[in-house]
Amino acid sequence: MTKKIALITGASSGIGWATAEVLAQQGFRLILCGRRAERLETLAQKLLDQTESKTLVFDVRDREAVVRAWASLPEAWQSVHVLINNAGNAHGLDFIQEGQLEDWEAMLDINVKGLLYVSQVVIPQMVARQEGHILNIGSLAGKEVYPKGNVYCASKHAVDALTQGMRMDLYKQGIRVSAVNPGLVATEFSEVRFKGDAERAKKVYEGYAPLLARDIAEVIAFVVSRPAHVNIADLLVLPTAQAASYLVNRGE
Ligand code: NDP
Ligand code: 8X3
Repeated sequence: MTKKIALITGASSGIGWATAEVLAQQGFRLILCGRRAERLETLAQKLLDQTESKTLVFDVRDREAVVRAWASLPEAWQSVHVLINNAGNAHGLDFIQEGQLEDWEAMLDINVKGLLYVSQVVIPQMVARQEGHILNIGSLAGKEVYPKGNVYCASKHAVDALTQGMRMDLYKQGIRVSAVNPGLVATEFSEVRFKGDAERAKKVYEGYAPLLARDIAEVIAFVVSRPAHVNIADLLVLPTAQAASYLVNRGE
């Protein structure tokens, strides 16, 4: 049987990278996307003894680049069974009155519009085949709002709304739409949020056991490996030490 194909955005780091590793073990062929070409190549090489991969280097904010990247795939690779919309980040953690316009634009352009641009090129072939699975990476920040989370939370609430809307629009086409919403996961996420301040980023994950990218990757792999009639629509996955965004048991 031909191996199924999964396209993962944000495969160059964190949750996306770990998801590629687990899906390779499950026998998927992979389309690995991100802006950092070298990392994607390293990952593809690492997985070579398990599966075949293609790498696509583009910025999800650039709609024309998304279209070009998709068009560059050989036709056989455009039968994508599973789309993991994972690329995204927080930029800044500021009161609304102190927020930076470029941070707001980055979060809305990447987390929301980028997800739409990628979905728009991938969905038509799923509709044509009447089969497919879209899995959006939301967040606890898409289920609740926290102080200074303003625009990041808004972007992830938008992902939550898009997941529900996509499911309503696509279920009659035989396409599953799911969301996995993590709490705190120790990745490069906080380094990006704090603009390279590694010390500040490290503190986010100190004093308790955060989720690891692999924990989320295993959940994603479970969701996409259910039988065709089963759609796990929405999952919230937290570290045991976290009960809400600002309720983290650091033993203090
Ligand atoms: P990382 O920073 O480790 O990974 C982010 C990934 O997104 C990278 O591969 C990056 O690739 C890609 N990305 C970012 N901006 C762009 C862009 N403009 N164009 C293309 N790709 C882009 O963070 P995580 O793995 O933690 O984040 C993955 C997802 O999980 C995000 O949607 C995030 O919001 C979500 N999430 C994370 C949580 C956490 O605590 N870590 C909790 C809840 C949700 P590159 O830089 O190469 O382009
Ligand atoms: C990422 C987790 O708590 O920083 O979505 O918003 S948090």
